[in-house]
Amino acid sequence: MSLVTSSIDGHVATLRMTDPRHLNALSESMVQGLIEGMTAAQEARCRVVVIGVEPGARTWSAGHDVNELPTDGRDPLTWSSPLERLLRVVREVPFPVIASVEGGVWGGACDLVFTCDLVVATAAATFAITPAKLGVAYNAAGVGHFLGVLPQHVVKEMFFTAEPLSAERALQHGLVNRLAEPSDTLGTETSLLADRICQMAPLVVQAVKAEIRELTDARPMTSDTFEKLTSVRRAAWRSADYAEGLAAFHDKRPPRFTGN
Ligand code: YXS
Repeated sequence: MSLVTSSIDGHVATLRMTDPRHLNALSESMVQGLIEGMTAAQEARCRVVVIGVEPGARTWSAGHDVNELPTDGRDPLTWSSPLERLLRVVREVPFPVIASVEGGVWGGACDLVFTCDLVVATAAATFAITPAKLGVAYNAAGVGHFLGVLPQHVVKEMFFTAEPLSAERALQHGLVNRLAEPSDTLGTETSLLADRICQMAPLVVQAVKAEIRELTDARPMTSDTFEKLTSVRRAAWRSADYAEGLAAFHDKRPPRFTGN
């Protein structure tokens, strides 16, 4: 059974993550459901896709499913990781993808929200980038996504403290496009934005999405730089701290990092 419910209304497809027991963690099956929903929307020639959750959810998504993170010395965030595949689909589908957010957004789920083209959020929504709390060596592509949306010091604060960013600050810095206040207007605010886009010339909207993607993607990196960053990441994902971060999460206790 899919962890995502899909519905299409006119030119708008809505994908709802429906795995509250796991706080909508981006497990392989959740990711598969989202990718299938976007593929179906493309086949139905939709003009906008909305990714949301059941109304009233406390957690939009708890991020990558921690139980699916490798513990055998492999890189936890490779090109073929389910989350990375999903992010590429969101970036490559021709139509705009709107993240309709209520509750907490954690870890890799922030990468999903940041990768979406537009964000509508309730005032109580929060965004926390938590790899440093878990000992996970985040990948350069993901860091690039965050730098494409937020100022460098805000990205550093989020990575270095793992503390949630409020929807208000997210709005100030342009991560959030529209704030739904009160929270029960989230669906309405999201629909207003989606319907407005659907009234525009779809081929122009699609061309501009592609142009912005290609223009902002242009972050040249020499192979030396790539190797250097990989070695820095490898030291982190092979460290005792990575094992400690995962153990602390499962033991529900604060991690004790030693820098080894
Ligand atoms: O103990 P049980 O079996 O009831 O399970 C608990 C949690 O273990 C589970 N759970 C998760 N399972 C897998 N992957 C997750 N990401 C995850 N998050 C939570 O859900 C059950 C209820 O969690 P609990 O008791 O903590 O609920 P809560 O209401 O007290 O707290 C909700 C959260 C979301 C604040 C809390 O669960 C939390 O902080 N979760 C971890 C959020 C996080 O750091 N996510 C990043 C995952 S790693 C990732 O996305 C990337 C690899 S990276 O690290 O690079 O960003």
